[in-house]
Amino acid sequence: MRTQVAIIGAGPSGLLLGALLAKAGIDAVIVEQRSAEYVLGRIRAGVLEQVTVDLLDGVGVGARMHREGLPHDGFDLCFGGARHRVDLLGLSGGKRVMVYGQTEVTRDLMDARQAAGLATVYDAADVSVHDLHTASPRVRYRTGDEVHEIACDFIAGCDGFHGVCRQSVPPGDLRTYEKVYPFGWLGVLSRTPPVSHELIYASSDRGFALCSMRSHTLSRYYVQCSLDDKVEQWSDARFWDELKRRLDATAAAALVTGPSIEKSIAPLRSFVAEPMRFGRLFLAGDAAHIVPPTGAKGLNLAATDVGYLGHALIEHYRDRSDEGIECYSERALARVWKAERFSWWMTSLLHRFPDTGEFGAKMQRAELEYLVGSHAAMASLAENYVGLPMVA
Ligand code: FAS
Ligand code: PHB
Repeated sequence: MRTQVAIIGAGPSGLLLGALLAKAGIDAVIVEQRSAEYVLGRIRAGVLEQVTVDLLDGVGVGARMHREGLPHDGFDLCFGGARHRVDLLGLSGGKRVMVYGQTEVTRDLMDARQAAGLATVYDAADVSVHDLHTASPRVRYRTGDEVHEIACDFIAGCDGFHGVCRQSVPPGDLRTYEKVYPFGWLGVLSRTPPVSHELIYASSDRGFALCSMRSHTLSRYYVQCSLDDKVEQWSDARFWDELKRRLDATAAAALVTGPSIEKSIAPLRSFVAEPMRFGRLFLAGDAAHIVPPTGAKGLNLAATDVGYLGHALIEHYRDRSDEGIECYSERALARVWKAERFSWWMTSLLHRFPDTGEFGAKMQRAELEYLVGSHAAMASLAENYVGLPMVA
């Protein structure tokens, strides 16, 4: 098989890149190791920046998002038994975020790709990439007993943190930066009305909690938990009780509990691999970087990487210019590191670390009190949360 761009991974990064290239008439094949059902079964992000909404609109998959998604103008910070609203719309000069689950974004992109009859190989085993520094890189994979090879011009590594692409780069050609947090997030999905019409980020002596949602009847909640915890140790009753303890009295009283329909523990880490390009291989999304989900940046960073990469590849084929390709890594990383900083800052501010101690707790509280009392500080929080502009 031959194509112009071979995309490894059918998560949001790979699917969005495929849609951008298809719109420009560039041929691409997506090779995914799992089934479509498995990919859709992963419950992950919930908040989209305007930049991400615009990219999805740009490839024509925004209709259901605008019908079913929830535009949000703000969120609450909860600490010391009180809630403080962060007025995103007012503080960011009119920007908001869209609450719409990653699962739905992935479904919309998958449906559009299938409707257009574009090639996606699911259940591909033993995927490998070759000849990255030649003009004819290749991808190999196996389905059943048959080995396949794809000849292409470029390979997009959209295969996530555990994917094969970054791991195919000689260690000496890669610089990685990592911080693993000493706690995880226990997440629950429940068919219950959200406790509030906006998100609540809570910081308490017992740890962090987050009240989010997927719709007016589907809620998504998280509590900070120990990395030693197992999902089996958290009954629904224990989860709801712990969540209430970390919220203000009004929210705790208003919380509608119910059976969990999904329950999982996600570790938190900050990670960046530099550079994001190796010859004809480009890394995008979680394949290149990971942020703790506190700042709701993971999915949005993946989208903006793909925005940069898609336009660079289109420029190569349409304008015979490699300016975008040459500066892809530098451009993407400039945005990645700002989002890494914001996600690290929000995580450090709102979570209890084993070594936080009494003085550390006082520092966190003083920073929260300063934050909610300062227009400048709240404006900084707001402009980062809604997403910094994509520089050309
Ligand atoms: P993905 O990991 O989504 O997709 C990569 C795809 O590549 C997968 O389908 C995988 O099966 C495939 N793949 C892997 N190896 C392969 C191989 N060798 N060959 C072929 N295919 C291969 N972000 C937020 O903003 N908020 C959150 O609350 C949040 N929660 C998260 C919870 C968890 C458990 C995880 C892991 C991430 C979470 N994220 C969250 C971040 C998440 O949303 C990512 O940023 C987003 O999935 C990135 O999309 P992709 O880059 O497409 O990577
Ligand atoms: C979610 O709804 O899953 C979500 C929302 C905001 C975050 C993280 C996760 O910061």
